[in-house]
Amino acid sequence: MVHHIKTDTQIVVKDKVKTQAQKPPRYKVLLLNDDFTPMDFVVSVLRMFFEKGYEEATFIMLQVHRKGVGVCGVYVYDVAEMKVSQVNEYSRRRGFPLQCTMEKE
Ligand code: TYC
Repeated sequence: MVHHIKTDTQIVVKDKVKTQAQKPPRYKVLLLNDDFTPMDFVVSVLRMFFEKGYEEATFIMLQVHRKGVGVCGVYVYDVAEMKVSQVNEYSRRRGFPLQCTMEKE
């Protein structure tokens, strides 16, 4: 399915009409806090699925833990959707309620 069908924009530059291609929208992939998922599991998810190093993964995990939500990365729709389903399936199979979701940037 195509999620963004945008017509290219026509702009006038120095009396000439130019076509400006439209950038696809981007989506923030978010992790939500819960009381049951272990901190080290969340850190490992951030490292495996979002290519974070140990320190950045720990920082994001603590931010989610304190604030309730945090951004793992920003992607085009199909990549964001794939990450969300992979993380949720991975967590469910290991018995943790960790919730991954996405929202338009
Ligand atoms: N709040 C969890 C705990 O205290 C840790 C946690 C952090 C869970 C981030 C989910 O997205 C999350 N064990």
